[in-house]
Amino acid sequence: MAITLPDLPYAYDALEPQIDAETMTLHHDKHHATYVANANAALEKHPEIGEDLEALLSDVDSIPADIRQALINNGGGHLNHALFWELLSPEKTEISSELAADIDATFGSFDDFKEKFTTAATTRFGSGWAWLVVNKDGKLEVTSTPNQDTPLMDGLKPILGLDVWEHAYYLNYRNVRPNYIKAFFDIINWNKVDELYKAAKA
Ligand code: MN3
Repeated sequence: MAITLPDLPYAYDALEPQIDAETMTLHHDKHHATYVANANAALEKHPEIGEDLEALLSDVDSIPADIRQALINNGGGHLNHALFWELLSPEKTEISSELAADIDATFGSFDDFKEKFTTAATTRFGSGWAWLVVNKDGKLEVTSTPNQDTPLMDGLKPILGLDVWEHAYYLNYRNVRPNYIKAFFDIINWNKVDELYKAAKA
C-alpha cells in the first residue's frame, strides 16, 4: 500500500482560460506527484503509523519526530492538492441555499466573504493556502496557512481552499496574484464545497 496520485477529474485544459493547461500539467504531474513520492518515502520509515494522512495530520504530535516535518510538508501537500483539484470545475455550479445563508449569517454577505477570502489569499506572504473552513463549533471561518500546512493541524475542516504558491499561477498570471484569485471564483465547484460542508457539520 502506498499513497497514490489521483487523476485530475477533468482534462488538463478544461479550466482554461482561468487556469492554463501547462500550469495544470506541471502542477499535477510534477508538483503533486513529488508530494506523493516524498510522503511515501517518509511513511516507509515508520510502517507502524499507517497511512491515514488525515488522522496523522490532525494530531501531528503522534507523528514520529524524524518524519514529522516531512509529513507536514508532503502529506499536507498531497491532501491539499487532492482536495484542490476537486474544488475546481469546468462547468458552472451554484452555491447551495443552505451554505449561502450561512455565509451571509457569518460574514454579512457573499461579497463580504469573498473580500475576506481574497484578503487572506493576497496577504499570505510567500507560499501557502487560503481556506474556508468549519471550526470546532461548526462555524464557518476564513483562514490561511503557510507552506503545505493543512487546516486539519488546527482542528479545522477545510471546505474550500486556494493554492497561492507561485507554481499555481505564475506562468499565466506572472506576479499578479490578485488576478488569479479573482479568476478562481469563476471555477469553484460549489457542489463539492457543499458536500464537504454537510460532512463537516454532520
Ligand atoms: Mn500547489
